[in-house]
Amino acid sequence: MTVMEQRGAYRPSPPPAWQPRTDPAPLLPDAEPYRVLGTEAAAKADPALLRRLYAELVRGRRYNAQATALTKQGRLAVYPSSTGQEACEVAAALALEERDWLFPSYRDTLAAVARGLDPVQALTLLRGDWHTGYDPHEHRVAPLCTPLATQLPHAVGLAHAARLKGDDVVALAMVGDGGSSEGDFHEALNFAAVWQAPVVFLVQNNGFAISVPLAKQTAAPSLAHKAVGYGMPGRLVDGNDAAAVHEVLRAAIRHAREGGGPTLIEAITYRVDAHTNADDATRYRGDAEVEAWRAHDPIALLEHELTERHLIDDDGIRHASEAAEAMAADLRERMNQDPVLDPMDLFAHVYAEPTPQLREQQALLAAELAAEQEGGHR
Ligand SMILES: Cc1ncc(C[n+]2csc(CCOP(=O)(O)OP(=O)(O)O)c2C)c(N)n1
Repeated sequence: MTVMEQRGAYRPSPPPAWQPRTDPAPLLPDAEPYRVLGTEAAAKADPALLRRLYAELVRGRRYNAQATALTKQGRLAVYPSSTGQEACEVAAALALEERDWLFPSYRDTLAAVARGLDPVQALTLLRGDWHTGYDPHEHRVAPLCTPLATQLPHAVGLAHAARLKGDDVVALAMVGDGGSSEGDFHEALNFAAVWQAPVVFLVQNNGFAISVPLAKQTAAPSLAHKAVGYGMPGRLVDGNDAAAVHEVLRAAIRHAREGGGPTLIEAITYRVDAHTNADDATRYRGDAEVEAWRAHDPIALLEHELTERHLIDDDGIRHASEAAEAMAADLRERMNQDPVLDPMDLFAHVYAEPTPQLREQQALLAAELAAEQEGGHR
């Protein structure tokens, strides 16, 4: 039959039936970020949890101030402060079970410390040392990740592997709003949704990626809306409301643990300090914006709730502040000691089998160090 004859025989017919593979409605985020503090939902929050969150928030803010001071004293190379974002940090750590894993970015030192990591070890990388500074397996905290969003596929891989092995483990991956534009973000969310991996993605939308505001980062209605395109639920939460962040994370972690697959949570918050000590935030944002966010401060919000409901008194507030001071004094003292480093360590863990070039460089450095030592003894 010729093409012309075929055309003549062709009878238009409707395509095979199509319908969405899942109902998108339940995946959509609510119109407003979820809040607990100052709402009726606060009455249902566990007082012991609120007090614990408060103590961690106060300690976290003091940690940020102390670490920033250490950069000025030359004891730390760089510090990305999370002041203003402490509720996300602390709630993330406390929402996980001990057996779960946290995959933090460079800004998430507080989450790592709230999970039990030694405050000094959490700063090892930022002090310019070559390694992570801690054993990730000890507290199930992956290395603080500087390349944007690379921690996300790592989290998915761990979570997926755990499920294949039958281990009851959920991974929580933290990322910034800027990180959501990376290819790794797309690949991680797509893979996690297709394989229903037990992983929760927490985007801290703190308004900026260094100097780039969210409006230049995405045209999506919200970052939480991106979840629908991957086929997972998207949730919006007030990132300065520690009780709300904890509740939303707990629900998503439970959902993942029960086999329900991943969730994308966008926490709306604000980076009150500059990007790092090396950044001048006055060049790209005004004081009025910062002041508006200071008025919605995570510590003040929770302290107000606790005092209004007589869940904490002046002694309790003083105790939290004294504990934070003691942590800061210890951090100061230990960070002021010169680290004992062996330059030869540079060659360890690079390759299982060092290359000839690396061996040559290793020998060269060893000789230089030996000569230097000899010179010193003379
Ligand atoms: C792959 C990659 N590209 C660029 C950078 C440089 N960089 C470091 S932080 C940053 C901004 C990230 O912003 P965001 O993800 O919103 O996180 P925030 O710093 O606000 O917590 C950029 C572009 C990097 N670290 N990694």
